[in-house]
Amino acid sequence: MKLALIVLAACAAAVATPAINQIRPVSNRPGRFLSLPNPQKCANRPKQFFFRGHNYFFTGHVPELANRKFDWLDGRNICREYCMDLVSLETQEENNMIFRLIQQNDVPYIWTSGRLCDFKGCENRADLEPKNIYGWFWSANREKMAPTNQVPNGWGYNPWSSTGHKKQRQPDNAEFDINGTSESCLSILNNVYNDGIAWHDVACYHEKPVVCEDSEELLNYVAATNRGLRL
Ligand SMILES: [Ca+2]
Repeated sequence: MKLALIVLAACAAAVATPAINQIRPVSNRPGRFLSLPNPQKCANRPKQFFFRGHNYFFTGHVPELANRKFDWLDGRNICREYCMDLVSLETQEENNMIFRLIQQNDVPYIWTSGRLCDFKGCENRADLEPKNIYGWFWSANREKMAPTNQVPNGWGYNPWSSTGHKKQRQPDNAEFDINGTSESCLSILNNVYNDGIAWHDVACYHEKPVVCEDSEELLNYVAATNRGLRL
């Protein structure tokens, strides 16, 4: 009986779901942590392209990961096992490289390491207010992002989309109005709102392929604890 109800609920959700779920997701699973790197996986990590000292790969181009999608935290953890993390886009050159990857391979969307600082430890930080403008950072290296309503220093455009579900500039936290879930993670969407390839705040439980980028922190840690391992 219980199972039947769950199946019914799942079907209803599938039918009623365009881009954003009407039903509040249950996947803010408690007790989930960041994964530790696996030295063998780090040594054999996929190196599909290289930019300014870092290797990268797209899960869609790795045979054993190609048909999988991940919520944001699982995406980080897939990367972290390889001494990598979700991609961080601190410069226009790096952002253009990832936009090109998405365009040339017709990728519908990916996760980045971008995260809104709206969790424990982010309180009482006047420098992060208002959060929708000043509260975003790259979780892979904890670097702050430029204010979301400005063209970042050294860039020729604002990577955040000028539209979305509410036909407003991103970040718009649109899903919060629908089911109470905050859009706390940064996804690159490929023309989902007829807006080209651009940054969007999206609820972290959505499942997407990811781009992983070398994590100096994890590579250094594994190098220091596994002498002689070639990374
Ligand atoms: Ca949004």
